[in-house]
Amino acid sequence: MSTPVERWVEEQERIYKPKRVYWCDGSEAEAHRLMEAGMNEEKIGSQPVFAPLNPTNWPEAYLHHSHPTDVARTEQLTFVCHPEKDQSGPNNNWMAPDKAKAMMAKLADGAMKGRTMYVLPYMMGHPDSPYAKACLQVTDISYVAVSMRIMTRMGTHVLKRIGTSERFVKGSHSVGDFDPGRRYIMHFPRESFVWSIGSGYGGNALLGKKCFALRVASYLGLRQGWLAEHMVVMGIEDIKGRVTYITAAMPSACGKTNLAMLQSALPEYRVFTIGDDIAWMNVGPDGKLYAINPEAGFFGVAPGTSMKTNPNMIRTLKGRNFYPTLYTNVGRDVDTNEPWWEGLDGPPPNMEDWQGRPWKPGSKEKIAHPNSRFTVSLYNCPTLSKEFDNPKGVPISAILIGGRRSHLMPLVVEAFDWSHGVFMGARTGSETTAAAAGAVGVLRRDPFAMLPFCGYNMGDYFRHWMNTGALMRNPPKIYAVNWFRVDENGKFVWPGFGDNMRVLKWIIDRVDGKVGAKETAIGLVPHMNDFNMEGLPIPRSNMDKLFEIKPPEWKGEVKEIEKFFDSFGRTIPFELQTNLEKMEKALKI
Ligand code: SAT
Ligand code: MN
Repeated sequence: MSTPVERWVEEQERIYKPKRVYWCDGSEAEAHRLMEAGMNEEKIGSQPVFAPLNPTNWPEAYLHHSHPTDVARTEQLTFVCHPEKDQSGPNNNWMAPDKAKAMMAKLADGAMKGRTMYVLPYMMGHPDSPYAKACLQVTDISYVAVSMRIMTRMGTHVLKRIGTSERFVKGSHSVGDFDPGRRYIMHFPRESFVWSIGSGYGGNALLGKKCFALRVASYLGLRQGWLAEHMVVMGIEDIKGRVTYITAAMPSACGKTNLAMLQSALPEYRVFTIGDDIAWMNVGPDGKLYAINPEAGFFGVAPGTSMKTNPNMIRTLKGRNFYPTLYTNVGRDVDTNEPWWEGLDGPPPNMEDWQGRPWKPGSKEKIAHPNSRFTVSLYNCPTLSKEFDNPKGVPISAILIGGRRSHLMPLVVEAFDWSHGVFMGARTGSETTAAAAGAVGVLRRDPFAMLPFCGYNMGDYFRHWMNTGALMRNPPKIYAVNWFRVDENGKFVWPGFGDNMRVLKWIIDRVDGKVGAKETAIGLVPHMNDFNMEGLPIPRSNMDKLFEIKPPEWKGEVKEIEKFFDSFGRTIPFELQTNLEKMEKALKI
């Protein structure tokens, strides 16, 4: 008798008709074989899937060029298929599940002819964690198979854990012919099933990441009473060895990875990394909120990463603990065969761009794609927390919610209470980045940085957040942060990076009840005397600018928030409306 896992894989084989089926065991020896296949057998267009990079300066490093049309998440081709449109909400594209499956079946029919179908058994979360989930993905490209080995806990042990159960998470993936017109990422949250065709790019193809660990898992969380969030998880250790754990939500490409492994500008604090993208949060038996990072790797934005901005990431990339490290759509220094991206160091002489074309010095074209990425194991990270593998997770004292706002939003604001914190999360707006296809720098609402990742109606999501607060004895404090405010000349006022520790310090002091705060119409802000500015090269007057709240500017914002909330119709919790009205009154606008 075959098991449900075997039957599902047989079904995938019947659909895709690959030349052969290969079950991955997740071992390092196997990773070497997959890399060989990617260098010598598989191709994207005329280029091999992988090319080796200089192993002396960049250990275990390989370059991957994606298909040129396949460089970011494609939100317009991403669907969440609940039985009713209203269940997916205005925040998702929707198609009826039967219709979506019929369409995908046509695209999938024979799509792996002449190719290998890799079967990837993987865990999201530590296998011993009660919060972990066992998953299976099929794919037809070595890049995805190897990336999943880095990003998840992959191995035969997962098959043992699933055993004869029907309850495993299913991901069906084929790059198809990379035709953007035949590219769809379909989610069926009620079946814990994702079907993705036509893209090999990160969030579209590594189905354990955004597709499962956020879209599908957020729906599981709604049903089961927990939260799947687009958040960093980190520990901050003070000079006495006391560690405060926090999570932080920020949209893609807004500095989550830098925050997760921040090198503190204040010598009395050290940061320990648990995750840079996804947090699963459960109320523990003691009534506290616990977070785990379900992933095991970083899929980080390369441009702007340097010894200056994120030394711990450079050290991670140069680490040797885990094979291999992948570089996707970065440039290449032809003389030294090293990866290169804007912001790494000075302009090198002889470069190939992200598509492998010679780059002419002086050209205005980017060398690395703005959304070029590295894929590297967390076990390479010098600041990895010793709690990373703790199956229970870490107890969370504060939740930060950030956005990229060049105006209006202060550096940090504390919520009056949980309900006000949920309101702050729900009204969050952010200027768009290169992580998703489409215009960059346009303001859009991105509540909890989850707009592209919530696997159900966000009105219900806000209600779920409200309810979760009531399950806790001592819920974490909630903060809105914004590192991105600019002055009259368009220059960032706040230095960011290691200096963000100053904001974290204030938050820790607040959590510990050591300092007071100033009440404003939009929340609690620091008394400047409590805010560590030692050695900060910005004048006090600029600091004041960072915390300035100009009621007239908020007029438009309030209107927009109102419109946004209205778009969810009857599902919006009344507490959000009450908080908005209170704020409007306090601003006297
Ligand atoms: O491509 S991913 O969705 O994994 C990365 C991101 O956009 O945050
Ligand atoms: Mn992300």
